[in-house]
Amino acid sequence: MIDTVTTPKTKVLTKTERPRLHKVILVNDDYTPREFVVTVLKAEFRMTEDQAHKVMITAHQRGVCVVAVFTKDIAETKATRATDAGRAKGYPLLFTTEPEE
Ligand code: TYC
Repeated sequence: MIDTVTTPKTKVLTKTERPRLHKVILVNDDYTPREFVVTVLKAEFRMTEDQAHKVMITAHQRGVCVVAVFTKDIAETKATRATDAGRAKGYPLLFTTEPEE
């Protein structure tokens, strides 16, 4: 009897796309003390004093500064927590998020 080959010779290769990352953005204001902004950046984003100071100064001078990128959920949670830390002290400190290009 003649054997018939029935095994397919093609393989499907699935490409998984990475989830889009979201930026957390620090927004400048005229009231929040610089040192408090640095404290929040260190606590919520695990930055060193040096890193936090550079980000704070950039937002102070340019209006905004990208703090870090995360998946959507984590970016939103961190932005909310950091904004709430300011609100708890009566400061208008604001962190927002936006998707990366
Ligand atoms: N502009 C504030 C001040 O002069 C300091 C500050 C910096 C506030 C960055 C918010 O995102 C900010 N006291």
